[in-house]
Amino acid sequence: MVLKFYSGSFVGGGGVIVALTLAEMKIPFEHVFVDMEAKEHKTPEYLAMNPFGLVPVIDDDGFVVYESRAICRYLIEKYSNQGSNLLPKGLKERTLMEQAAAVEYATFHPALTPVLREGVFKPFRKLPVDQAVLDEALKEFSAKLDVYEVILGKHKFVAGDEFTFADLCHYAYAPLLTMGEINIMTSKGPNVTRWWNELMARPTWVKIKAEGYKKGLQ
Ligand SMILES: N[C@@H](CCC(=O)N[C@@H](CS)C(=O)NCC(=O)O)C(=O)O
Repeated sequence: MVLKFYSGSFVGGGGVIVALTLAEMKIPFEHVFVDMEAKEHKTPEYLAMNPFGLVPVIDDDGFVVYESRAICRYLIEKYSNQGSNLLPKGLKERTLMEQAAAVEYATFHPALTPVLREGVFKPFRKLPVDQAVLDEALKEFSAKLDVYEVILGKHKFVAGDEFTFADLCHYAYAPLLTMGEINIMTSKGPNVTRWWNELMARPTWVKIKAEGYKKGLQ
């Protein structure tokens, strides 16, 4: 049975990194559209797959997994003999990848969330933006990017000179910044700008951004 990938149609959040992993690893799948407007993700059938009632979820021949990063890791390991090498095999390389992935989850993402909340989602919903809150959030996020500038001055990607799962995790929410006309990813410093432009030009991302989560084979 072909792998089922459950998500909404909006290209953003955990669904994006699962879609990117499917594309990078050249894994055939079926996209099952979850109608969030109709609260399909809160039905008993869906809650049986993810008790938190969130997307994305995968069903790999009866093996059901939620939490996007866990899904990606499962897929990368299962299909390690094909597609991109996203989880380095050497102990030291793997540990540096884990370090960078932990930084994304524990530092980058928590600093980015308040910026998105105030500077992207509020204007998107036509709610008033509190400029002081946004400025503070941008200051915090900017400080994290200053550290990224140093890290990315030492190597091409966040965990070394190869694109890895740690880089891939950054696609979940940071591309949404431009929806709020926040161009911080390409105005902080030359190294962050170079890295971000490279991520934004990656063919799998360009295709998903243009076409969404298409049903069928990649
Ligand atoms: N940590 C989870 C986050 C999942 C999540 O927050 N999903 C959002 C979409 S990006 C969702 O399902 N929202 C619907 C809701 O909150 O009702 C993951 O990475 O899979």
